[in-house]
Amino acid sequence: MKVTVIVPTFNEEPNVAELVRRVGAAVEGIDAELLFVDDSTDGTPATIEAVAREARLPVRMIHRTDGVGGLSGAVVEGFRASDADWCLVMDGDLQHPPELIPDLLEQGAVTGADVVVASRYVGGGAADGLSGWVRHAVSRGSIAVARAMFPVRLRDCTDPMTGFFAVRRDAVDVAALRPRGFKILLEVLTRNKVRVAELPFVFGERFAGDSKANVRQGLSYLHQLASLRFGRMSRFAIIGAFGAVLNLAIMAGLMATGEGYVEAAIVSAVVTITINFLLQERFVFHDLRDHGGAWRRFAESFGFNATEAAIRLPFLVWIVEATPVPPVLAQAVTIAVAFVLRFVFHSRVVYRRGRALVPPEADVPLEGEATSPRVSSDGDAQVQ
Ligand SMILES: Nc1nc2c(ncn2[C@@H]2O[C@H](COP(=O)(O)OP(=O)(O)OP(=O)(O)O)[C@@H](O)[C@H]2O)c(=O)[nH]1
Ligand SMILES: [Mg+2]
Repeated sequence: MKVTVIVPTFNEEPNVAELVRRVGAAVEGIDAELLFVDDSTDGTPATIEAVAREARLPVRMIHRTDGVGGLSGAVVEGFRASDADWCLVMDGDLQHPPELIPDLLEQGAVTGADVVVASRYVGGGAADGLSGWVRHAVSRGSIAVARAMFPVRLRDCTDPMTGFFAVRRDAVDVAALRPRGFKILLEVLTRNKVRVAELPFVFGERFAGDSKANVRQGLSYLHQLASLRFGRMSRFAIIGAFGAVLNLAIMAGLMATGEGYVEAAIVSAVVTITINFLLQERFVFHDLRDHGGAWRRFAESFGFNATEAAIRLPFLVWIVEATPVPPVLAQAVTIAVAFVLRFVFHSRVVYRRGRALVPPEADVPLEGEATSPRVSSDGDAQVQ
């Protein structure tokens, strides 16, 4: 059985020698290689090359200059470059004890699992190395959210955020992964049907150097979760709902300052249409934006929404004049009807598939099997 130990590194120069020494000692008797996937801007690659010459195991390095996909992209690059039976992923700052490598592999062999996770939150595990209560709370909280959103796929995993795990290479569809941000294991577990085993471990202190975790990674994590869990229409609906609330708030605010309801409805519609377009470009149709210019899409989107809003206006007037329904409630009803029309127009016209060069992300099977419309095995209906 062959193993590739994949270590993503970004400016970890002071940790390289110690890491190689400890990994070398830990995998004594195992057919293992060490593969650094490095995006560093400091002397890390030179240090890796120097240390590799003295190492007790074969050491390879892929040095990237584009840094695509960040930490997760680096790990996927490592999967692609490996021909081993198992890929074991760990951080380069020694927060993950290399001495656990044989135990993780052993656990895989004994249990027949496809993925063996070193967990901070099972048995004797601990997250001592997380600095401060805020990061402890964020870690616990993000795991709770992820497990609530993927009750089936994450059933056997107490720590889907860990960066210390081993995967049987042929159990993972590497091409289906959409690496982004820090949470590569989450991506592996939610996009593949795999059997998971766990081992406790104590997440230690950084050996040396600086942390690369930050608030941006946190936001990217939320985006990742939403993309994994929700199909395109659900994300469109979330943004649409946000737009509707915004629309009503602006309208109510303007009316409170003495504006008539017709003028208030026009202004709130224009503001909301523009904000919705920007959010949808970024979060709903980001993989279908590569044909034509943003201005053309904006013109089509705005044209449709403005026309729809203009048609909606006479309806609004009619409802308000002919029935006792209050204006803001009437507006809410018409917005709900317009939502469906809007989604159909945007996916069929503004971002229609024939225009795109890349396959849409929602075609990747997620929790449950990919049928259309999807119903996940835990019963959540998923509309693409
Ligand atoms: N290749 C690559 N590696 C990265 C990138 N960002 C972080 N890493 C590496 O990923 C591992 C985890 O990053 P850390 O900064 O240790 O994140 P963390 O463990 O959550 O934060 P600390 O607890 O403060 O260490 C380390 O080996 C980093 O060098 C990146 O963009 N590219
Ligand atoms: Mg670290």
